[in-house]
Amino acid sequence: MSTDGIRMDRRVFLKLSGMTGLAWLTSGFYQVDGCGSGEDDYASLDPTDPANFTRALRLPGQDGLMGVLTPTGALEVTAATATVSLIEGYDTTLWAYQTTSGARSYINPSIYLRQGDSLAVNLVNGLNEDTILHWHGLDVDWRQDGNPSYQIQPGESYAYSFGIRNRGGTYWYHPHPHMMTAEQAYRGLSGLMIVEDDDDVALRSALNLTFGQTDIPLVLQDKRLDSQNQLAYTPDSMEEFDGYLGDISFVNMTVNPLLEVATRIYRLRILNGSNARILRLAFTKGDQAITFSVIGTDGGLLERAYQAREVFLSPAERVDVLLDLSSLQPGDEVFLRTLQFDAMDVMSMRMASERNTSGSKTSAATHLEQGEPYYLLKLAVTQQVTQPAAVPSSLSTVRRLDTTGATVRPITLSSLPNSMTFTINGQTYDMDAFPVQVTRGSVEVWEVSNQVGRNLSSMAHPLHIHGALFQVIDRQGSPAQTADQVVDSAGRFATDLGWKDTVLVWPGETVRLAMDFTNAYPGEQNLMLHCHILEHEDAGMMLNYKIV
Ligand SMILES: [Cu+2]
Repeated sequence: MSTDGIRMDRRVFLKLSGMTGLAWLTSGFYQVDGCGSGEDDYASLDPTDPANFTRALRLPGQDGLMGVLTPTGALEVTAATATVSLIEGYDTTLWAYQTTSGARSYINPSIYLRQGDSLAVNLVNGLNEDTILHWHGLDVDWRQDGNPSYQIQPGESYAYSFGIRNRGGTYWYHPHPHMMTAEQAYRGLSGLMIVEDDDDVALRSALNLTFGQTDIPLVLQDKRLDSQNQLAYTPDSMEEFDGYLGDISFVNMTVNPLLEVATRIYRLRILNGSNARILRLAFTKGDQAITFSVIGTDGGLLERAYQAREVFLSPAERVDVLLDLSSLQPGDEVFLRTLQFDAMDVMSMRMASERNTSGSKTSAATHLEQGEPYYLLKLAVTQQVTQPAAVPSSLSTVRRLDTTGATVRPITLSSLPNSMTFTINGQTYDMDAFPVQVTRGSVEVWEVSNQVGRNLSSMAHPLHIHGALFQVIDRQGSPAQTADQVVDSAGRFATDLGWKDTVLVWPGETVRLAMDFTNAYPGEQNLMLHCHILEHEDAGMMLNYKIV
């Protein structure tokens, strides 16, 4: 498929054209520094250099950015600009969700709830453009789901009120306005929602976990900072097609962070909050991979822990892991990193030297392409403790969907021929069209295939489905680079073994999903399925569907 004259595999191309970038570097053509100071040197922020991991990881505290908020009543949440310090000596403007509760103020609060609780939020639009908020992964009435047909104008508000029906798990909220989701999320609008159920309480008790200390959310994002350390969102036409990638790695909005840890088990709830970057996550000590346990996915805990050495995590997906550091010694260092992989994107190419680096500290030569390896988080062992606790053999119950006799519905991810437009079932988003209708209470098999072929562009797409959690039945045609992650004869990965709301489908791959259209809300439910590469979503790689 890479022999088609005008197209070739991007990674191969970049390797071939590497000299171009080098020549640019040595010729002195480099990102122009607007203020002429040396402080915004990219080298000190480059996540491929482990020596740069020195900033204390932001942990969700009692208030402020990511502060843990257990609502005691209705919240008034304003989407507006906020100023935070991301790089020493600079203020950076975010677009963020802001609220107060009691005497405390929060920016993008980590909303912490029990299964069965209720949540009431009045969203106020303090931006200069339309917005609406989507509760990603939550089982809510479609009018509460952040549908773009309900987006609000500047100064307007939208009242949400719903019960928490989901299993315990790591969910999140982010904008979902028509064609403006990517920029709003990139500029900072997103937050976590932690739901706890009895199984979580049992695990917390068994492992003596404390949220924010030994049970830690890790929100992974890549962004660009300009010479004034402001977030720039300046995609060129190519990036509107294949996604906007950053050169600077953030975890919990901390650049190149360091976390001091003890010799014990940690629960890490990892969210890929990037616009477009897929991660191949591994923990390493030196060059050795450290085995970890996958215990949860988008929709909560698995039935048991699965040992893994790496997992792919695409935008919007969550993976919940246990990392056992009890055999390490003070002084040891472990890195969470993303390993190299083949992005498998086949499309019309441009010269590497034409890489858009506007709003970035980097040049085309140091731009981090999709699939390039870099470090994410340094774990420095500083404390020796004794932890007799062991991981419980049973974590939860995952009710298996029965697909006997179920309707099989093909869902094809593809592109328009010879075009820079990605499609679902050959279509792009039409707010008034409902090309898919399903019956309330039914189970369907959605056969999601990512097409490759002559005259077609192809990429890996994370498909997100609103209003219905699903289970992966099997994978066929998966690329060789995923082979080490397969755990069963159905070709599934450990991250496929629980409830999901987003699934990565590689070029040439077919992933069959058992869709659960149990829906307790009155009237027709107008929902969406879309690619969670946010630039793809905004460009129309989205369809409405209806539960009737
Ligand atoms: Cu996509």
